[in-house]
Amino acid sequence: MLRKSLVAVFAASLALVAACGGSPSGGNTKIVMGFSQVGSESGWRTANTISIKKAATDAGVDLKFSDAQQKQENQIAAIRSFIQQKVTVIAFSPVVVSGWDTVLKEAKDAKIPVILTDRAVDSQDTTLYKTFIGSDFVKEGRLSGEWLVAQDFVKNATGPVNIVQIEGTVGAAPAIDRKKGFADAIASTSNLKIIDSQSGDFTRSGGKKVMEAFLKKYPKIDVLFAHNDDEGLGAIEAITAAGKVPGKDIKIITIDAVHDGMQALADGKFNFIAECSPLLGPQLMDIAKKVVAGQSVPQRIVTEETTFTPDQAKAALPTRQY
Ligand code: GYE
Repeated sequence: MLRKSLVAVFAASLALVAACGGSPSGGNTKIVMGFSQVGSESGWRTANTISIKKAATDAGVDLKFSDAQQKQENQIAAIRSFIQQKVTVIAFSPVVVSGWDTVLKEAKDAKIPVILTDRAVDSQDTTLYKTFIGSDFVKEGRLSGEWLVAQDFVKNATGPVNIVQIEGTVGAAPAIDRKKGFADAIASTSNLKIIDSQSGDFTRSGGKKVMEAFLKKYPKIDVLFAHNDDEGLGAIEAITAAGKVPGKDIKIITIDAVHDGMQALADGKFNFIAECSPLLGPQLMDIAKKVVAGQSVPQRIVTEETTFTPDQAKAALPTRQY
């Protein structure tokens, strides 16, 4: 009788362990992820933060989230604190590309795996992180430039087409790469001229300020290439205040395709957007689980994305998640 009930208790506890997804040896401890976010500079960043927090909850990952307010020193401090707390895995979106080797080495010495999300680092030693999940920023810049080259107003232009560029954060991977991709795509079209290029720090206020200065300085601006929607939205305010019509007098190309950007595109204030998806959360949690389980993961995971014209924006808006 006693033996029978002992067997029953044992069977029940096995069933419980199986239901919890654990193993009898107790090897399935909860993942604690330290995540250092860039800040809250843009609509993209807000959507990215929501995606990461939700995906962590869904995946049963205990997330320690830290906002660096666009400062590298805050990110380094956050990573050091994650190391001290002995988290299972560290993930972060590096605000700029350089200056990470020391802290990444500290994580490696503590045997805590690091995953890069969204933005890259320029470390030569690629063993300092397990993988980099994010977009192809050069491609986004190139697609933006290719759209411009194909436009009738460029093809039919009799004189120079003057372009101003509002860059992202100085030293950030998306700013460096988008600038390069765009420049490469327009290089062989001789009437396309970038007459000025300044950083708007990926913010609306930055975009507005830079555009105001451009408008004061240059009587003829035909095209604005802004490195994200928010800078473009800020620029719209400056252009309107200067008595010009955004999307008509000055054609506007941006990157991201967040809700407000898509609305501006649907309204004809923007002319083209190259998409950059912020929905990296589910993929990050997936990869983190693999990394923690000691499985091999690809060094680079590229996000799939598309581009939008005004008509495509109108069609996509009603079901857009962010
Ligand atoms: O395009 C911009 C944000 O790193 C891809 O950062 C991200 C960029 C995004 O501030 O809106």
